[in-house]
Amino acid sequence: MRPVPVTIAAALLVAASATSALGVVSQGVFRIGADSLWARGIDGAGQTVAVLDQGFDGLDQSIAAGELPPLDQMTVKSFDAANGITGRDQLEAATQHGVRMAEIIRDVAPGVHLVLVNYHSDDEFIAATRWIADQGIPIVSHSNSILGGPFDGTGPLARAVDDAAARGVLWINSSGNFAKRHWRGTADANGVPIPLSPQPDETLAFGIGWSGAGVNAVVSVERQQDDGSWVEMARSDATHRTVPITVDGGTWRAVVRQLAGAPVPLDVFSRTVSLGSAAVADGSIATPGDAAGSLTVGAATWGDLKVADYSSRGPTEDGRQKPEIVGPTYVTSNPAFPGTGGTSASTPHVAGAAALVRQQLMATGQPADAAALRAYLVAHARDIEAKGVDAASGAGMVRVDFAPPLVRLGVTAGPRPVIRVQALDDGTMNSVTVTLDGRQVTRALGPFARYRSGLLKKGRHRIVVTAEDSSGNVVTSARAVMVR
Ligand SMILES: [Ca+2]
Ligand SMILES: [Ca+2]
Repeated sequence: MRPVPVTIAAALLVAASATSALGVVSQGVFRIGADSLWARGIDGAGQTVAVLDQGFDGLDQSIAAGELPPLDQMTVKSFDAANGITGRDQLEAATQHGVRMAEIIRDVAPGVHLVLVNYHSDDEFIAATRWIADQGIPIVSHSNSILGGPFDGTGPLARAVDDAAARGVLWINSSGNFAKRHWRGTADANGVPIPLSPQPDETLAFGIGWSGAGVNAVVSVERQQDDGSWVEMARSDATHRTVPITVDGGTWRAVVRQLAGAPVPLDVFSRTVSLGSAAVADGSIATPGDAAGSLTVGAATWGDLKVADYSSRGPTEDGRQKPEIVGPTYVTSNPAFPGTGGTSASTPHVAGAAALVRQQLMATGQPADAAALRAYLVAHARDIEAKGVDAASGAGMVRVDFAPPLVRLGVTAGPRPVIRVQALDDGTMNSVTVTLDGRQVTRALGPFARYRSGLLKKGRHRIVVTAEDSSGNVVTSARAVMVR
């Protein structure tokens, strides 16, 4: 069993205590400091966020469980002509994905008005983006990637996102989970094979893209025959995607071929299976997360703040930095679905944070347009892994609490002092550490620490208390004590 990160116990304690009216609250809420804004009366009230997804199956169950508000307190709009708001995912399966995303936004910003919007085809996606902009909805959370290129911000979906952004929408998009399911390289008409190791009944689906005019390239899915030869089972079409193929055993590979134009780097994405040792993490941002108008979100696990190994890495096909930011993932927002993961889960945390920030900025008369919100979120992100802005985490973990805790320190007199610490914070406390004469004597999760010293020598001794809240704001407080 993996060791439990030290912060889990503290945050879960708070999560459990804060669940009465809201159902179960994502651990990410406390990690980004959303509860510090709740304490100041900012919960997203008066704000509207659209959750754009392919499907909202299971919506009634979520509402019945208290994880989403009653239907008459939300807006529902479907652009999926065949399946309605229930929808279908890319592989034509029923999906509750949108419900999980909406639940996370509601956890972060419980006062928000949620607009649930779904689509299936590319054209429906574009229609949905226009409708969202027409409605004047200021914030969109879209946790999905389309695998037909280009991935340089010029594809039709990326342009639709840019249009919405130009009309004042803060478009928040997942970067994708493709760090291990992306390949980049050059290929000629003879083709470059990528070995695959699918399980029986697994589905194979690929997309390809490139940047540059006059180029044509395809990705094929091939199955090996008994005589060792390969047969093409699917080939990317005008959408630059292959139709999904269900594996029935046997040996499979993908083959990349450039058929026309000067040689250019080609980006290939796999919807389902890992590309193993052929995978290239760099440039694994799919579309429309590649759009300049998108605030693109990678994933870091909320407990240890490490960028997930699958989280898509920048840059874009044309060399722009993405993602801009990461959000917490592997969270539980609905106890029936523990451990919701991927950049999917991280994205609605950022959308919820944007709603809180927008309410706060509006309340204090500051600019709260999409550009201002975007700049605010990026500027206040918490650098993680001490890398500055990088291709995995962007500016770092989204955060809305920047205020360090206040420390109350009490020390009794005498040669065996008792040290008592209480840390005060609007948000959730992570830990309190006490050192005595340079040696750590206690470290406690949460806001309280107590330490009874052994017999101290006569003279001057130094106590240093370090307190850290869940968003990583740290305060250090020192006190000298004299033993006579
Ligand atoms: Ca919840
Ligand atoms: Ca704080």
